[in-house]
Amino acid sequence: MDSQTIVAPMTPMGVSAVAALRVSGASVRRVVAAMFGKKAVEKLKAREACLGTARHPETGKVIDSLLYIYFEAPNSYTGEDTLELYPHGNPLIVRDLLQAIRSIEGVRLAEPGEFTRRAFLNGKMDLTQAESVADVIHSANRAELENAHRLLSGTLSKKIATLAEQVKDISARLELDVDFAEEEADPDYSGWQQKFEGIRQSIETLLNSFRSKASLSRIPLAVLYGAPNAGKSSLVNALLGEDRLLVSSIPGTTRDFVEVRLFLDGGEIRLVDTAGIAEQAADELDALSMKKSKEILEEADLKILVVDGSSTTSLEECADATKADIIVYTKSDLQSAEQTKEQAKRVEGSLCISSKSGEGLAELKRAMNASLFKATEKQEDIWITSEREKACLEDAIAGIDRALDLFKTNPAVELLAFEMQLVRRALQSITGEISSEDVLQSIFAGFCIGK
Ligand SMILES: Nc1nc2c(ncn2[C@@H]2O[C@H](COP(=O)(O)OP(=O)(O)OP(=O)(O)O)[C@@H](O)[C@H]2O)c(=O)[nH]1
Ligand SMILES: [Mg+2]
Repeated sequence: MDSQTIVAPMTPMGVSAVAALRVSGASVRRVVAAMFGKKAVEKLKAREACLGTARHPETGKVIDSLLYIYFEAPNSYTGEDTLELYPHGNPLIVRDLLQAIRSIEGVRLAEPGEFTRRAFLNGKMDLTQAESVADVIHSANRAELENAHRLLSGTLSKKIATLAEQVKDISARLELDVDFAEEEADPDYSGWQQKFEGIRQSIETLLNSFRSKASLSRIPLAVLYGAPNAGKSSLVNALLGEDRLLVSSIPGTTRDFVEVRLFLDGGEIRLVDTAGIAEQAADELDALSMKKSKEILEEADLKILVVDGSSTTSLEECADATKADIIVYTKSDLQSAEQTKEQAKRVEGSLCISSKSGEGLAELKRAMNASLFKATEKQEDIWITSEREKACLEDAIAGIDRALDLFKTNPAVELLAFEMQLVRRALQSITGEISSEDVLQSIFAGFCIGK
């Protein structure tokens, strides 16, 4: 393995209360000496936070007063000596610290995912766990995050290990048969086919669980639409809890669609406010606005029809009511909304809300959440998200299928044993028991710097 010590920021380059940097490798204690002085190294205790003044090793110039923690190999994320530094979150300080640490001999900037790569190479985690680290960071909703945590804890690793063990057992018995093939007249294959099919079934279940990384980090889109003046922009403001969008009693206030981000229980969503859709466009600009509203509505995962509950417009008269997943009657605080409330009771999936008093907002958020995020899966459910793992499972199934095919022709035992060896290798590649430089390169290149 590369013997150089690596350094990288763990937090994005921006202003924050505190930033974090990580250093890993054999030169970590030298880094402490160079940045904080020889005495600091003498006092250094693993996993104990120290307050110190970091100085540039060459110029002696103060960089920052900060906390740092030393982790002694092998008890660290990477399995190597590691140092974490927590300076003030000023990008200038982070740059100076990085530059100073890199100037120490034997230290260089880490490549993307290099800390996790070292953790894998030092046996701290297997490949399925290493890949799930990226999922933990990028999961855009709670269900995906919980799955990523299950993968990180080794749930998939255990399943794969059990399967690989079963295949190994079969291989061992087949190989035994190969050894005795000359003595026995005809090997007895009854029951074997069933075993092969059982394993195939388990692998197929895992394979079918695949969900792409794109769905992992996808942020769902909810669109509010309806007649001008219905109260769409007011509703966005009320959901956000701040006066973000322009609201007025003049119909046609919103011209372009406006996107905001909203956190629901299940995760973050994109919420879009659109220009009101009237029966007839007043002018060319109005027509363009309405066209844009309709276009974004087509992309929506959740279509929320907003109806002015204080007017006597009946639901049947509302534009595109059939498209709606949720119908919201607004302005329930007004006396004139009483009649609509009665009507709403009869319409499935409809809610009465008031952006002024807040009535019905919590209920609306719950309905949006239920519709956009699936209920959390059972604790033991997992799904795979890695194309690489998927390809390995496909290789394993192809091997089993070839073996199953062989049964039809009363095969030589050697051929069956050979196929099962390939199946086992495909399974072992998933956890990284067998891996190549190319595979590692493609996995970790997709990580962020500092992870
Ligand atoms: N009393 C009351 N008035 C509301 C409520 N929601 C909106 N309004 C009023 O209704 C008018 C229209 O509100 P907007 O939020 O601008 O309506 P819109 O649907 O975005 O309108 P366009 O952008 O023109 O399509 C404003 O005068 C709001 O103050 C509510 O819950 N209660
Ligand atoms: Mg508006």
